[in-house]
Amino acid sequence: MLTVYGFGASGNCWKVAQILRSTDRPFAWIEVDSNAGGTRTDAFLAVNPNGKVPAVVLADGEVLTESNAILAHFAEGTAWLPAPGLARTRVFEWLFFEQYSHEPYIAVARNWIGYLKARTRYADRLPEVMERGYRALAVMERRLAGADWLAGGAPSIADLALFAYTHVAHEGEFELSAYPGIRAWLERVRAIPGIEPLG
Ligand SMILES: N[C@@H](CCC(=O)N[C@@H](CS)C(=O)NCC(=O)O)C(=O)O
Repeated sequence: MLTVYGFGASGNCWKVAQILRSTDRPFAWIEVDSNAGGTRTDAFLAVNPNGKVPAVVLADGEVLTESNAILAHFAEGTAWLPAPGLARTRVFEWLFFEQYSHEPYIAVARNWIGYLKARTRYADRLPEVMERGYRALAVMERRLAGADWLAGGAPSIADLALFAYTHVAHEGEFELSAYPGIRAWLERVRAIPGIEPLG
């Protein structure tokens, strides 16, 4: 049995639950509220010294961290991840894009505005976070205006990774009306059998 340490409201943790559901792996979930210090306890730091969820404990006790690495681990050998080569590299491009250019802005705005209701506390940082978030959405729109999926011609973990926070971007007050390619893609991902969106 796999054990997932995760926070139910988190898109990063959603990715892990979704790939486990999509590859028919049962798992136990231990809820850790990362907004309430749950990732900073000695007990949790013994699981992930980096103090972040998600973390997955395998049957042999090995611990996996970093949501997109976890996606790749469980997608290995399935249609969610192409074989090594250019097609796989295209998937990885989007995974790294998500972590460096998308999640730090879209997830953070959602957490500050939608979850913590702390708009005033972060008023000085929000404009830049929103601007960078829209920049990431524009990159996605360029691809999705002419393609059904982010990488290649079929759904992959690139789509799961980017769906995680894009489908709840409105909770961070991102307006998607000017991004028809993204909106159509969100519906395509929602329509994949077994997908259980966050919101
Ligand atoms: N790069 C990490 C980011 C994980 C992350 O930021 N997790 C947040 C919750 S979504 C967290 O645990 N934050 C607690 C903290 O930073 O103290 C991943 O993709 O797994």
